[in-house]
Amino acid sequence: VLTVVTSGMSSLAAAEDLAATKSLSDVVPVPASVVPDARQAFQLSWRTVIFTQAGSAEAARVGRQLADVLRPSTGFPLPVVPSVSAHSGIALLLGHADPRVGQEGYQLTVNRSGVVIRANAPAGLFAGIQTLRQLLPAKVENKHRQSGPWTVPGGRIVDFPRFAVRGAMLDVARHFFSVAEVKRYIDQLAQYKINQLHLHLADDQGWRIEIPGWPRLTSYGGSTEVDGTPGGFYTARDYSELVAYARSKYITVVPEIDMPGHTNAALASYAELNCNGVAPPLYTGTDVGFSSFCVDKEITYKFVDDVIRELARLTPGEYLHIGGDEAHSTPPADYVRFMDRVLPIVAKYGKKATGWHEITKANPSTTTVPQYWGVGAEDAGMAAAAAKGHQILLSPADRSYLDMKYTPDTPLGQDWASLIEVDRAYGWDPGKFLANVPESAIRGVEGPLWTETITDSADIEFMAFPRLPALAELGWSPAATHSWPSFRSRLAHQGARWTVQGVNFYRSPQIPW
Ligand code: TNX
Repeated sequence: VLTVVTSGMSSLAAAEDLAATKSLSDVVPVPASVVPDARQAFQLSWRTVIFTQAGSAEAARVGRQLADVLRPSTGFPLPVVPSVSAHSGIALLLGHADPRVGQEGYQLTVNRSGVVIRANAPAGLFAGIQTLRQLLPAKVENKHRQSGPWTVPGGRIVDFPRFAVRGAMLDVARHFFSVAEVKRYIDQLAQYKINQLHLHLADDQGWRIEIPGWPRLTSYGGSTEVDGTPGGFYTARDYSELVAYARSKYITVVPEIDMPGHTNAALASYAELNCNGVAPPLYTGTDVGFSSFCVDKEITYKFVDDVIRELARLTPGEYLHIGGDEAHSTPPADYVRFMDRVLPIVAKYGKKATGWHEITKANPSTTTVPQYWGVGAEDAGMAAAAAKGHQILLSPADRSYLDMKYTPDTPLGQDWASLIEVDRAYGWDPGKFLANVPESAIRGVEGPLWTETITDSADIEFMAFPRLPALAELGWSPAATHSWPSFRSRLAHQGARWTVQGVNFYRSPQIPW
């Protein structure tokens, strides 16, 4: 739907504007409900003010975040004013929103005099400003001043998420990523209404977070990474900085320490954690399944207690992830004994547990969220888990794994689960994916990015874009809006934004970029 702006413009300006103005539904993830009004449109100008809900420091902060995006490219002053006046502008208001929008949704109304975003909570205002960004021309993302016009198409959006969690996982263990690199990814995730960042903080190849009393975990266990290049780790301050940064974008960090397998870095750092008392060497290859904590040693549980206490202390989110996948070197009965001792430690420190789907082989309480990572809809016990009352997070490896190659020629990544082109990443319904698991038992979706072959931000972006926005749409938008032709064309327009932002995306031949 193209919008025609008539009032006070020369026909040339109107024609330019017609070309530049987007459709109100040209947004990823597509909003739940869009009613365009072709007679209306708002134009940003030198006089535009960003009004924010009086008395709300958080609404003001969201207003400043919007101004930070819009000022460099438009060159407009865009003052952020904590009150509402009759003047034209962009208003970010709390309360009296459509009841359907819940805590993360928003309504957005655009007419000649301005844009009003209304939400019940600041997270909804934040989601609304991400939509507003996408309703402006792609060049609005430029860090340098561009020429306008800056037109927002008219009409009304009511928008809210289908699932509670839209997540991304980054493996900082196989290759380490700096605080700056993770923040860059957080910025990208936030644009697509992702609300959870799962950090895979320890694996065979590296331990990436400081734990008081266990200094060799990081000084030695964090010293290297896959291929033997120098590793790294986050101090408690670094980690807290990431948590706060994510939180400012309404993204909750879920930290993972994988156990009892995937633990070579810890076992190499402390000989006493090994059943035979001998520390193995550091590992820089990419095999899985060869390491295990010593289930029969008390020191194992003292260690795990120290680790979980520190993660709980540093993490405001409700969940801690305790891994549990591919414990091929832990006998099944030992696995159950280990998890049944570790799960209560998570609860003791006031957190809920989440883990890879194997965790349901132990006896977790129903507040524990299994993360399904099977290939296709394989039987991993998820129907039984759902029947018991567990909520399940979906990360099917052949659909949502961001480390899978797109085609046989993709220079990065793996292919053990599937090749995943964009249509495959988009073409499934999380609410109907697992047999005998009703939509009500699905907590959401998460796109894991394992980093055996991924070394820097350019690599992260190449694998995540455009598949992560596809997953974000499956997690956010109503099933009835799913449409490959619509998604393809909306995604093509995101490509223009990524080009401006310097995001190194994969130019899939499936998309009319
Ligand atoms: C399997 S998926 C793993 C990871 C690897 C990944 C590579 C899962 C829970 N475990 O340890 O990095 O495959 O694709």
